Amino acid sequence: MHPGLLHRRFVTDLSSSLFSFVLPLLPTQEERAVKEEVRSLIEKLVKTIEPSARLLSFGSSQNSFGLRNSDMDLVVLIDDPSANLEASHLVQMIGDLLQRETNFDVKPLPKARIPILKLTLAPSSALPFGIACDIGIENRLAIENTRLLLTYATIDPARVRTLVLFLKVWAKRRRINSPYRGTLSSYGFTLMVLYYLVHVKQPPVLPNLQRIAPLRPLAEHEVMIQGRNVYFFDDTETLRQEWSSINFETVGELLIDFFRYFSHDFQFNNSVMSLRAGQLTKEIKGWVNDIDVGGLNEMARDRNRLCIEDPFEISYNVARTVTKDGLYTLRGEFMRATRILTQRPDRAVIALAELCR
Ligand code: 3AT
Ligand code: MG
Repeated sequence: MHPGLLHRRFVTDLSSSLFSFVLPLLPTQEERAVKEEVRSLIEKLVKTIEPSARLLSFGSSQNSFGLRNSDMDLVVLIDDPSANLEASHLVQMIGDLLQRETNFDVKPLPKARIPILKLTLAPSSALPFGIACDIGIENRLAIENTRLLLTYATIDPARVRTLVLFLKVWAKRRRINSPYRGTLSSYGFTLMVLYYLVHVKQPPVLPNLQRIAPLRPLAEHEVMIQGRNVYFFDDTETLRQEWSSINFETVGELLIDFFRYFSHDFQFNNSVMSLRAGQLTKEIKGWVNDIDVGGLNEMARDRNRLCIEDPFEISYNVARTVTKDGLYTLRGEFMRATRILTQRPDRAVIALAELCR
């Protein structure tokens, strides 16, 4: 068969294989129900400390990029402004309460830069992987960035969700999804995919939700929460009616090109990925790295090897955990993936298995 034809067949095969690959990795209805019960139980207990408190889920259980047995991200929001509770104090109090009233293994970290409470539940027959849960306090930006990611997924679920979910599985299996060990968080990988679909692909697969200004007075385009503008166009009904991408690439094509782009084209040394504003330079952001030989110490330099601007907290580099070695590993993985998907166009299921080995 002609090599071009062979490649076309591989790419078509790849798209359907990607759907079948991620489908069995999605959380079951039962898992969702158990987690909701846990949230609701903890919320009831927290309300005994502060009646105006609410406990909200955020992260992958809410942004549609959740995988089976992923951890729970919860946040306590206090609606009564007169409550005046310190986050560290609250973490300690909730920790003590949960220790007394539940079977969770409780670890409060009140002194951390961002005070949180870590909960774990040992595996059981109903929950063969147990539960791991982080509870933060008043992190309202996380609720907003969760909604932003969900809205992006809603625009084109077949392509966006499949790509993100596959890349998360791939990153976990290849062990490059460990912010504590110098690589990138799931949130970081998700922002990379969205950046690619909004700003790299031409024509774009997704619109820039933070820049769409439909028929509304300009003043409405600023919604401030905790000192940040968290505006984005979140009217999914209007989006469904008015936005349709003229990019018709399949999810298989997009995946191959994603790996190719981050293997060969993205300028890691001086570029910043900004979902909000497109490609920026490290210089403009003031996020210098090893190119800068000023008086910065090694730690400060290592913080900006890979740069991904948070959509709302724009002074914050989501990829600051990525070290020099971590970036080297990541780039090596992008190249390995490109090689597997372009040089061995045999059966797509085999290529995917090899990719995630
Ligand atoms: P998993 O399914 O748990 O792997 P996730 O989407 O829940 O993926 P994370 O656990 O990395 O992603 O993060 C959970 C949420 O916490 C995502 C985002 O709302 C917030 N978050 C995480 N890291 C950052 C960060 N560096 N800056 C701002 N928000 C963050
Ligand atoms: Mg999570």
